Amino acid sequence: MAAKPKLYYFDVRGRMESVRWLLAAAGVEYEEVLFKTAEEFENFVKGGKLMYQQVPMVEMDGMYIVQTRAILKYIAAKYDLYGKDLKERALIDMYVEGMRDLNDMIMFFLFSLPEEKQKNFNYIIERATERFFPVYEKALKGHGKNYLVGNQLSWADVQLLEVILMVEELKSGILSAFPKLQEFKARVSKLPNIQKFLQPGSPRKPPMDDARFEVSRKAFKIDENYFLKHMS
Ligand code: P9H
Repeated sequence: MAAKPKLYYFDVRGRMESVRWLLAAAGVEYEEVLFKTAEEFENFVKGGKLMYQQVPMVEMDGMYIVQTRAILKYIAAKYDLYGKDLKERALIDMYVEGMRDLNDMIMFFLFSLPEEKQKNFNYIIERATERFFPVYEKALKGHGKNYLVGNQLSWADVQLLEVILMVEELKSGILSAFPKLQEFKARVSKLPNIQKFLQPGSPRKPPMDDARFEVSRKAFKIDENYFLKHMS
């Protein structure tokens, strides 16, 4: 029996949350090492298991996998969530990279300067409703199937549900103009593995709160106007 994957990060969503979602969707149980302080993290770095002295890192199959995309691709391919051929894989990549752009905006929104919070909020909502959600609404409407690619669950569907729920935390009712996305959300949320992950007590992390924010900001040496530096 292979050892359970072990996820190394902080007790926040950050870049690790998509990994938690994907493993959960694959029905894979995992352990987590959650650093509580910057010092704890820095001590772990000294152990030399982090190729770039950064997290997320997932210890699985005898590897210390770092770089979020590399982790997600490995898991998607290993658990048959990455399409049946190169063309489906390319389409999944196109979808998940767009979702990552939106996800990053939401992730870094927390680090906005107070006087820019409203402007950054408006930017995220505009991008979600004008650039990203229309792509996925059109994809689902276009082929009339239940999933984004190949009519079976893939990494793209898992990532889409994650980002829909994150945007709704910012602005509820945002799916009102997207009926196919509403149906998609209802259907995918009921898949057994995902329904279990959405229950309280699962490894899913809550939205960032001030205490966790302070730990992250110190540990990751994030200055305040982080948002602008990173938004495409
Ligand atoms: N390319 C943390 C909380 C919320 C949002 C983002 C960071 C990047 C990948 C310590 N790791 C701010 O960017 C921190 C990466 C990985 C890599 C880290 C250091 C991030 C965050 C923590 N920082 O895709 O995996 O940026 O380890 O010394 O760099 S995650």
